[in-house]
Order: sequence, then structure tokens, then C-alpha cells
Amino acid sequence: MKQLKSMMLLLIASLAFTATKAQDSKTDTFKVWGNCGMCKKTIEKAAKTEGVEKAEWNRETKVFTLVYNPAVMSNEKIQKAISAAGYDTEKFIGDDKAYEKLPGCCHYERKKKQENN
Ligand SMILES: [Cu+2]
Repeated sequence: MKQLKSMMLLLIASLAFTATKAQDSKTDTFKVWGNCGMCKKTIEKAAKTEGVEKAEWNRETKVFTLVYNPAVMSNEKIQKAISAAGYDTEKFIGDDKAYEKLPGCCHYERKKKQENN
């Protein structure tokens, strides 16, 4: 009887595990251009929208780590939100007006600065 009980517990535990696995979130990484700690705040704030569990930008590597629910949010939408805040991402060029409004320390070197000049 005791054995049956532990078997049941094990079954329930594995079922619960499968259930959480089914609605697994997705982890993506992409590059976001930026400078300092302020950039980090702005970038992460812009990315934290619906369906986003984790938004973290690494100042040194410029790599942005995104954990989100793909059923609600998409990588592209997040990158768009970041670019709207004035930051260049792998897919989008940051909004120029938003970029100009950034504090001086945040005027990072633009992704395509040297092109078409
Ligand atoms: Cu900055």
C-alpha cells in the first residue's frame, strides 16, 4: 500500500512536470547596440511587455537574452519595441527621434553609422 502511494505521487509529479513543459517559454538571444547602465535600463524596460518573462541585456557583450511565451509574444515584436526606444537591434534600426532624446551617455555608436556616407 505504501508502495502504491509513492507510485501515485511519482506519477502526479511527472504529470505536473509534463504540463509545465508543454507551455514552455522560449529563450532567444540577439544583439542590441548600446553603451551604459542607463541603456540597459531603457532597453530592458522597453522589452518587458506582455508574455515576457525575462529581459536582460549584457552591457559588455551587447547580447540580449529574452525569455518569453511564444504564444503571446514574438522575438520580432520585442526587437521592434527596443528599436522604438532608440536602440539598434539585430533586425531593426533604432528610431532616430528616440535616439536623439536619449541622455548623452547613451549615444552609442549606431549600427549603420558608416554606411551611405
Ligand atoms: Cu546609456
